[in-house]
Amino acid sequence: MTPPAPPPPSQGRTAAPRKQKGWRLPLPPVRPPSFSGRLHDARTATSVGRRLGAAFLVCFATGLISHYLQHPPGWAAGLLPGRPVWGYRLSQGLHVGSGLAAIVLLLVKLWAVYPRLFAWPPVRGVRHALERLSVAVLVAAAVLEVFTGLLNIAQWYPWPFGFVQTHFALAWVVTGSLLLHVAVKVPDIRAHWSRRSPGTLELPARDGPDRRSLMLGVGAAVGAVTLTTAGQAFTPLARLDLLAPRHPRHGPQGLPVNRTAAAAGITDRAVRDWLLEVRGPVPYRLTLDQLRSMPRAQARLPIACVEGWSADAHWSGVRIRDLLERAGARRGAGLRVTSLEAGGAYQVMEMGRGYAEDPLTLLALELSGQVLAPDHGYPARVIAPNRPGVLQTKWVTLLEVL
Ligand SMILES: Nc1nc2c(c(=O)[nH]1)N[C@H]1C(S)=C(S)[C@@H](COP(=O)(O)O)O[C@H]1N2
Ligand SMILES: [Mo]
Repeated sequence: MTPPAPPPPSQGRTAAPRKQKGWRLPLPPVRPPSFSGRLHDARTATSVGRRLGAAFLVCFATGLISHYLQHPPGWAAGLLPGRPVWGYRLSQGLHVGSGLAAIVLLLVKLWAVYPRLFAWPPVRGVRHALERLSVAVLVAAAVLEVFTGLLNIAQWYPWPFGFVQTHFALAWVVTGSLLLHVAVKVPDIRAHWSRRSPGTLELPARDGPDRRSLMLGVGAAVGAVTLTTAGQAFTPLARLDLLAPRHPRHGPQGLPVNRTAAAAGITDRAVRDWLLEVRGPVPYRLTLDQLRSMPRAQARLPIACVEGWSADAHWSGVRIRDLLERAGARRGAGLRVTSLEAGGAYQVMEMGRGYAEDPLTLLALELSGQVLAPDHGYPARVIAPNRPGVLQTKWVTLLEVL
């Protein structure tokens, strides 16, 4: 008789013989790949993971800022701050910047941990099953979140669901499952957080140079992505702005345009017959010449698009608060603004009293010393401090005191 064949080599799994019980764990249906690389370990996962966690945290916080500036709960609508005027510009620049960095970090993190997909047995109990399930939710939500964000920057929406609602809801799923993941992994994270952590000695010292190279590569990739996109908002880097869809100075009057007058269906005729209607206790209408003859104010304010591009510009126009006062508005009134653009998400916009009373909030008639270009909202558009670009309504035709 030939002696029994030796058991197949296990991939680091100590298969304790359970002869006495009379059964053995079945082998995986497909032989799992073997990972000889030394970078798929907990230390690499922690190194990359803590950077990814930081990027997600910045993304989540700035995403909340953007969301609540656009959709404040009723009680907060009048309290939103108009200062600093560049606040939203900074916060949304960080949102898109950290989101782009997170894409690189997420890919590396998934590469570092993917051997665990082949762990055998796939589940070792209820706790383990729940843990794997939570990781599956985290990975799926995180991948979808950064993917939808990336395509939104390019204004490409190849899906049937609404981007904003989905991106917002997924942000909570990612954050919740990330907190759970971190809580479950606290022991690993503590053991591998720094080189002086207690777990360090368990890992072979020879891995150090490999991990350093990997982290250098990650840093270089994040740096390259950031340097070639940050210029869309951070104008000193505008010359390096190679990968972002927008350049902060490319467009009519040196300012980018998301939706042109043609795309918004603004006809010559609608513009020719244009009147500004102001509804309030004392309603009135103004022709363009009458509006132009009102006292003017100037403001240097950025357009800061939710998609991450932003640019400062010099605006001249009539203060919204002067127009509201003339309509007999009481102090503390809010405002509804309607565009000539028929339908769509941008036709109607509301602003709380904080913005409506702000001396920098203008119904702008000029940009950089010239009459507004059609694509920038001719004859008149809203420009207000520290507000998302989506709320800077173009082709304004109606103001209503609320
Ligand atoms: N009526 C209307 N207003 C609008 C838009 C629009 O599509 N329609 N786009 C908004 C968005 S998303 C941005 S970022 C700014 C851009 O202003 P700009 O095209 O003058 O740079 O206008 C905002 N105002
Ligand atoms: Mo925008």
